[in-house]
Amino acid sequence: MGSLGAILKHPDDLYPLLKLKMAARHAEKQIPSEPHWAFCYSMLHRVSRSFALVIQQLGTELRNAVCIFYLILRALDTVEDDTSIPTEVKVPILIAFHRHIYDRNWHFSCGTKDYKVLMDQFHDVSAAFLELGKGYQEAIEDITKRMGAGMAKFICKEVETIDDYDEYCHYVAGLVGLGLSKLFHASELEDLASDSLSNSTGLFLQKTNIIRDYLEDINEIPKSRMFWPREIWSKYVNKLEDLKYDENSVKAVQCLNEMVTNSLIHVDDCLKYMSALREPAIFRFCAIPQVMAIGTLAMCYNNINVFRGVVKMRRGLTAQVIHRTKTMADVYGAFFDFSCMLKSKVDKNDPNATKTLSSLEAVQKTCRESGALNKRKSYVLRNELKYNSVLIVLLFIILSVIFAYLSANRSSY
Ligand code: D61
Ligand code: MG
Repeated sequence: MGSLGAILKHPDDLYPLLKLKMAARHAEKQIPSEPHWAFCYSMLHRVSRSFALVIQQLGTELRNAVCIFYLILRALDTVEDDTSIPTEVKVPILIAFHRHIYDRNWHFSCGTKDYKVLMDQFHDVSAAFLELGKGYQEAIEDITKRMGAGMAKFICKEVETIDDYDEYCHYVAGLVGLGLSKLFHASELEDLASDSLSNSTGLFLQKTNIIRDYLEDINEIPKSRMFWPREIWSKYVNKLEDLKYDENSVKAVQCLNEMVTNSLIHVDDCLKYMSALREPAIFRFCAIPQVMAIGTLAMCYNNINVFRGVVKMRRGLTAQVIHRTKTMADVYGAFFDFSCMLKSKVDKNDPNATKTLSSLEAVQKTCRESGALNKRKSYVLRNELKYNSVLIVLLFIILSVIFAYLSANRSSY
């Protein structure tokens, strides 16, 4: 549906979308002049739309450290994700990557499109990395070393048990949470959060991605990417790829619902992590991806389209989340609303309905007890409002047409 259609259907998206466009334009103007930093920030915007804007609103020193942290791990992930690289070439690079970031002459070409540009011009990322404060460098190298080793382990190991699933998500996302907590602490803007809470923020984001990207990953050429744990999907089908076939759609949705239910385990830790943050820009940087994740999970739950195409939050709603996530009250409100949305889709006959409902009630209880739910705008329950505002927009357009018509005729008399 064209953007005008989407605006008419969701008039509340208009202002946040305009603000988002202005923020993106402003971010472009903030690109530093030194060539290697200019490359890093332009690359950040090209390889990560979702994180680039939230990184941009951080204070300068921390922004530079987080930007480089992102690009180094994205380069490491590009090596991991490139299924055309033979294992005997890939594994040593993943394990030694934490040393390569200090070497401005190191170079390994792989990946496609913008990811390939990042790899081919990685020397600019090393140059910028070497200009960061020692505290930031040590934190980034430590996480890069542990993530590389973890990725190498799972190159030859399948995600079988739920413990494997949590371990893999720890290596590729939990460690990002630990690293960010170290960078926030090194900037002396936040106390150092616990590893377990930091880890949960990464697991919640990564598990949401793994659920949403099922079809894209299973259809990856030349080799499928499989992260759903056998311990869960083997209860529904004989092979992971069988979930995408029509004849298995009932079992597929039941399996999907169990994966979503498993992700809800981390919500309480994520809310605790965010409620402990003090610096507003750091808070927004952490909270916006979390609200996006619970919104995406609410969309994926009980939704067969996960096995038919990519289920994505519409741009207008993304803009609203970015625009409206400023305080912990906004986060409690969002998690409460999207939990309601998810709850309204739970079918009593679903094998995991009881577990799903009890997890959701626990989330809603935490949000209610925050006392922040009363004075606020909600993300759902606004149909009647929506129609009134659509009517208002329509009325406005008709009036302006009549007015234009009348003023045109008057001048002709
Ligand atoms: C607060 C704020 C942001 C957080 C956080 C806490 C905790 C964890 C994360 C961000 C990481 C969330 C990862 C979720 C998206 N998944 C991926 O990008 C997968 O790659 C993982 C390995 C590379 C991680 C790169 C990364 C991502 C976000 C960052 C960051 C580094 C550094 C700073 C801030 C945010 C996924 O990649 C998909 C793709 O290739 O596009 C995969 O390969 O599984
Ligand atoms: Mg990867």
